[in-house]
Amino acid sequence: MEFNRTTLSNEELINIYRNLLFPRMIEEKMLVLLRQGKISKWFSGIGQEAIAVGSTLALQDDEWIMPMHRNLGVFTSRKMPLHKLFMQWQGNKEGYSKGRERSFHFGSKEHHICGMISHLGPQLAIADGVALAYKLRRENKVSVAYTGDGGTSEGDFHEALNVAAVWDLPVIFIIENNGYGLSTPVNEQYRCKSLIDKAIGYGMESVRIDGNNVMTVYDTIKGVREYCIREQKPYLIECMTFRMRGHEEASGTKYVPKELFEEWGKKDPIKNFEQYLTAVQVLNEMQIADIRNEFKQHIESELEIAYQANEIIADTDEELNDVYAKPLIVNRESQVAELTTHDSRLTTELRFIDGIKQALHQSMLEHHNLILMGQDIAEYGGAFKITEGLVEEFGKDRVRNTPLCESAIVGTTLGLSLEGFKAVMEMQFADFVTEGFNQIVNNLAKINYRWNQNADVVIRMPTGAGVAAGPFHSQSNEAWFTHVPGLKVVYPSTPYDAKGLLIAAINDPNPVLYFEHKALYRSVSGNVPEEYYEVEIGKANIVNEGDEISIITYGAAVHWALDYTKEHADISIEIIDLRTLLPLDYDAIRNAVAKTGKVLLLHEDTLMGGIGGEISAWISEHCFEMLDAPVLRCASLDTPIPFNSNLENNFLAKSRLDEYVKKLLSY
Ligand SMILES: Cc1ncc(C[n+]2csc(CCOP(=O)(O)OP(=O)(O)O)c2C)c(N)n1
Repeated sequence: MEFNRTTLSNEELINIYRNLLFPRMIEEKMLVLLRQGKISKWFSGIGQEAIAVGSTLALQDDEWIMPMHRNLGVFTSRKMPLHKLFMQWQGNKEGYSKGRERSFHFGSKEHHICGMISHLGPQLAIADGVALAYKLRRENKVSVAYTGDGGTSEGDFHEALNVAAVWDLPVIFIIENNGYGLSTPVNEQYRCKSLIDKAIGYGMESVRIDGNNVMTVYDTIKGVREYCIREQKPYLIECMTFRMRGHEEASGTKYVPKELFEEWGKKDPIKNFEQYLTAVQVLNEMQIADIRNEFKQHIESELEIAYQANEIIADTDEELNDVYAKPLIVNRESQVAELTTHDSRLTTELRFIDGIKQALHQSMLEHHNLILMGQDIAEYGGAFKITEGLVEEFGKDRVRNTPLCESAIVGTTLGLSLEGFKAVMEMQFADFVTEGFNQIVNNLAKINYRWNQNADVVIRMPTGAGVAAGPFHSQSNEAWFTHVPGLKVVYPSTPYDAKGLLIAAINDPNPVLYFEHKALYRSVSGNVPEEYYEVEIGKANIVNEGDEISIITYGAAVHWALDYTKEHADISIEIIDLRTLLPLDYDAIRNAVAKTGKVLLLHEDTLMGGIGGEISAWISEHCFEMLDAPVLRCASLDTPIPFNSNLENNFLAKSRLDEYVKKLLSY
């Protein structure tokens, strides 16, 4: 192996050597602990250390890195205290995730490291978001994301690279090509000759290098970093290496030909670098032994500290409290100053859609760090023209058309969040959220609980039927998300709430799914204050007073219930508009049950697994004595949503509302 020290001093070479050796020695210790049954799983990076170490050392300490499961060298090169890392791996409270995450699935703001989720590919787009933040602030920085060769087959790889290319983001994507994805060799994973061929398709520069040569990695990343900053472009690097151990320690290496171990054993990144350093007399055998000894003792003493960690005692309140980030207390004086043209007493008659527009507009004025993203939202104004005019006022930096890469854009919102930005993403139709589902339910939703990093993101979801748009432009999919701890789900039904809830969602530091019913956009109007105001998330509203039955509902179905009530003046109906589905307003639900003793849960979503089932279960558990009738659910048919309007009307719960009201009254 040939090493080129370029202009590096002896001290710098020794520093690189120390950083390279340290993770190897930690791992060797981990393998012993594993055999002793002291740790559970371990994904070894032995043989691949030069990539993590060389690249981390080539960056500034405050540039974000998105590492993977074999990148111990990233964590150690960023100087994370070893005892705390041990505590993390042991699942101690004093680790980086309060015992909630395993091995490398955690991050640290202090160290500018955002650890992976198991799904591999979603890591990559987070780097896009961070790089976008750097770009918007005109900072001379890059972000770095790693992937294995296996991970390059995921759609997330394609989307992340495409977004970085189209938006000219300074991201370095590093592929660690170690020959296998679990047991599957690369020839069963892709057909291109080299993985950097993929870069051509994105219009991106790339290079393939020897990933076992730490000087090559270090030097390449230094140069590429300068390129990315100077040209404001991403770059793809394929580092050729080899996984010297099994996928994880329990899985063995039977499927790997022995010759490969021999061949790559000769290319060991540490042994070779050591030989080079002794050959050029930067280090001698004695000095190397001293360093090894020093590390050995350090590892032992840090391990001793880690062993002192107490057994975790589960505290349910703490577990629940950490799912959501606490809202910041904001000084409203400053915001009001900016919006002085808005008289708090002044209201205007607005359509539902205009309430949303006004909330977006005022929020853009309020939060200079707010970025809007979505397909066709800039000059075109969005599929529903909600963002019309915003790009003219706030510019293309803050109002961003996106490629059709929902997953990467959700990932990008998270990256922006790491750097203190806020983001609102418009799903063109709520149906398309399936493409970003993983990022929402696994990354955005869980990150605060996992390692105390919030995801300051709102996803706007134009939803619902009644517009004869067929199975893929009409779905009600709110219940997919109400099941996910860490998300908030809001669903306004009036222009007033549409504005106030969207402002509240944007102010909220947590990921909020904001459902906006398409059929309400231009059909519902109401008085909306011009001032900047919030409707509190988690608070329901009584929209009609009555004492015979209570209809608990939300969204378009609120209007079905109101229309029904008007047409049936002889029935006294209490109507509760939930407005927020996660968290639910249990007080309002309890009061509604107490008032009438007869409850109908009404929603446009299909019956099975809908939020109505959850509320019904809660009522039977907590309000059983107050009931005079079984809790009924009126929901849409358990079928996909048909296109033909006769079929669609039959599908919708509205067509059965009268039947259910009568049934409830009959008790
Ligand atoms: C979406 C997803 N599918 C499957 C897996 C199971 N899995 C974990 S690691 C892995 C192989 C990954 O290979 P590669 O990206 O080359 O990284 P390496 O483990 O070789 O470093 C697989 C299949 C997973 N974690 N996530």
